[in-house]
Amino acid sequence: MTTYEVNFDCLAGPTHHFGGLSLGNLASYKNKSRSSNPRAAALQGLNKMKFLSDRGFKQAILPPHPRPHFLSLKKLGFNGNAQQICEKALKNIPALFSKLSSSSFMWAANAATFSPSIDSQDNKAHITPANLITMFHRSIEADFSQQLFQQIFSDKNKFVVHAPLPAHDIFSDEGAANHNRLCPNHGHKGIQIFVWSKVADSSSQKSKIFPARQSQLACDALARLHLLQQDFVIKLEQNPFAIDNGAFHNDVVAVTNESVFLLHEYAVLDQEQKLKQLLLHYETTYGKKICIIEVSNQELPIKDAVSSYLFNSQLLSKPDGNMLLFAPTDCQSNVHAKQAIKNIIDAKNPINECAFFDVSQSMANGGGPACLRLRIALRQDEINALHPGIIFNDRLCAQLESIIERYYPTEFILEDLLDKNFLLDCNYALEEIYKTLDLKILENFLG
Ligand code: SUG
Repeated sequence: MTTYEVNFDCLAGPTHHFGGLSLGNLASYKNKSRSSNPRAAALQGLNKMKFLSDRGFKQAILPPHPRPHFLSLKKLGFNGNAQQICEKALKNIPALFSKLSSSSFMWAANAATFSPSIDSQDNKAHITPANLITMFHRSIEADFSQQLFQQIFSDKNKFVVHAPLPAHDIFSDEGAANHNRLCPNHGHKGIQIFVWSKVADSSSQKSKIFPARQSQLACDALARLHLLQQDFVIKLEQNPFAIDNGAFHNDVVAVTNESVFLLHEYAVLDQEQKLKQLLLHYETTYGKKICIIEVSNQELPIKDAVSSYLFNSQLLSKPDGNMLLFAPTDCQSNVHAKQAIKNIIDAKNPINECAFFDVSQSMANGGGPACLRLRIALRQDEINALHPGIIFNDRLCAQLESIIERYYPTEFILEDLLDKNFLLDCNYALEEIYKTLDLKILENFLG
């Protein structure tokens, strides 16, 4: 039976803003307090899904999480109705209130780590929501993601939805942003690559300026939970120099698709040696070669790799066996990135096309096209077993577009949350989106 890669993208929420919340994420810091456009953020995400779906790629959609995160606000001692809670929180804990109102759940690559059933020894697909504990504003996503995945992957004969790893520094996990898979094609058992940046807690990190977000202990636990065969698991250490230059996740400097591994020279530690081992491992496993495309620092200096997000492009297999590089428009305005893409297309490898796409509202917070999607490789019978409401199609797209246009603001500042009508609009938007996707929204998360 054919296996397809289904890209799950998440819609931005009505409180999308630039909080400067992520230390080590250069765009997030640079754009702190810049005025945001939640409507444009959601529409850019939706248009991206439509573009890829129109091109024949399989697409699914995840709904926004409710924000502000009233559950946390209540746990922190704020009570009353939604408006009163927001008033007290904005007055007493403005910085925390920004974190609890962030739309950071939109970067679906961080929502979970996914293993296709073919990789797992119980022949089920496994999904573990990421605990995201390094950044407080992201740590509040994990429980809600788990509940969403339980609704979407509810068929227990086919899917296993795990709980997030224990919420401690030693198990810090950022999901698929530090996870890659290599295989001759999506339906083949894959070699999973886990990229870690500290052995356990933060005292073991090598980066000197910025935090390392993925622990080796977390990677080990994920491989165990997903029942992966040991000789199909490879662990690589992220280059701390790249982290200190703004590659807070490995997907800022590397991407794989089937048998192609596109990466920057500084993506992993001891890269020359590790790539040699990987080549050999792949060839011994499959009797075929992988195609490694390593872009040198001379060709694309690390600072340009980070500002252009070339490696955060999506790499997608086309029916003719070639691949599409789906890159952010920022690569067009960076001379080095533009030239590096031309060189990739001109060279002998499966990537023969590049399409540029505007996801500027996401990019301004450090999220490129690949951050916005979670790759889920499924056989057709597994696709049929998914919650059907989340499968992307033109009708769904038009319905969501009209909800976004009705309720999402074109500008947002935290003070807007003091307005009763704005809070009502946020609730209506979410209620209608969930209804459209036929998903349950858990009442206790709403204000
Ligand atoms: O975790 N930005 C996100 C960006 C995540 C990108 N995802 C991947 N690389 N897969 C982060 O740093 C910034 C929010 C703010 O500053 O308002 C933020 O959370």
